[in-house]
Amino acid sequence: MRKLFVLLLVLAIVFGAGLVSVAASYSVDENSEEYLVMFDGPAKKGLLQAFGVSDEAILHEFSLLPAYHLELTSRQVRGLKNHPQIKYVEENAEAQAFGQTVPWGVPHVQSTEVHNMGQTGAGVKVAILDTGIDNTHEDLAVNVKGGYSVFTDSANRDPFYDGSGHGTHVAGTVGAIDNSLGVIGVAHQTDLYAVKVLNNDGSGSYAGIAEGVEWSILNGMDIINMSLGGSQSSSILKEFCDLAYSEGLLVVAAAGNSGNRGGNNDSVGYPAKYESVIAVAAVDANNNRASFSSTGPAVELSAPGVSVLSTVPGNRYASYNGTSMASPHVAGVAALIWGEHTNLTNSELRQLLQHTSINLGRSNQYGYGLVQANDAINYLR
Ligand SMILES: [Ca+2]
Ligand SMILES: [Ca+2]
Repeated sequence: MRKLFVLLLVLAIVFGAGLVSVAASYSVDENSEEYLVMFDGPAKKGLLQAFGVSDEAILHEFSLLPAYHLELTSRQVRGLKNHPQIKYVEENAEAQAFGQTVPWGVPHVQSTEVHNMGQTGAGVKVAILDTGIDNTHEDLAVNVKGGYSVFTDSANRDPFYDGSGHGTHVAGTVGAIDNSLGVIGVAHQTDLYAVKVLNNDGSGSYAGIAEGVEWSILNGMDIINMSLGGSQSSSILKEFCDLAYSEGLLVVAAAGNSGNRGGNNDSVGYPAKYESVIAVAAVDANNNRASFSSTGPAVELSAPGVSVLSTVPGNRYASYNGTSMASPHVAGVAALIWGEHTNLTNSELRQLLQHTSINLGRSNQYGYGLVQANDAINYLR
């Protein structure tokens, strides 16, 4: 992980107008801290020495401005602050640059371990059936390889316009880029496809979802992620999901956000409830089921779905909750496994996901449990 540290030079004006008070001696056992000191006028190293600043305490002498990075005792600080030739004495604040944040869910499903051994999901195609993906996003752009919209109206026909933010967030969890900014996805070099089946308000129809599934089959997708669903069943949508699965695609969907606090209702939505589709429940960082996460015998796997930080349109980032956020963790883990073990069939991959998950308890709430990318990959070694 790259960590850029920048020296934050906030030029707060600390004007010492007091008297010169050069004490004769300074105790050497006093705790010293790092400071930035700047002269008002030419730098005078001799003045620092007069305050008892040793050569070892001079950590850096700047050349463009009369400034020093020093280790100073509190008495030296007081003295320098009051000296008329010293313009600023500031604590050396350490600030992290606008670096990349690793969302908690990424290591939680063992993606970081997999990345460290060089597997990033490259070459695996993941269709994001959602509200579209902002393909100009700084943390997604090169990974978004194509797309399609089921809509024909001007507001919704562009798959790369995401007026909701939902699809862009889901896409970032699967495959945000590993760079020095924003976040990182579970499979940060996987190919993302924006299949817009939900409009800018986040709504769509089963016909649109079916069309998106069909597009995914026809266009050689490996994985379909559907962070969407409804409470009604549809024989035709089921047929399309079954067809995708029989054609070798892995089909992953959010279980739904209709769970109750007790976790005892049967509330998994469609298409997740279909046998050919993996229903994903949401857990928090402590592996507790999110109270909204739908429950029932169809729940198959669990993944992070609380306070999930990811990309949203306009080079922005946001934390969302939902099984919509859990499903793309599973899609991303599947992309990592398929990137490593390219000969696996979709049903073999699915069994591997089930078999290597961490059992979290009641199967109606957690299914087989929390997906684990590294354990799944190593299981076949
Ligand atoms: Ca990034
Ligand atoms: Ca299912």
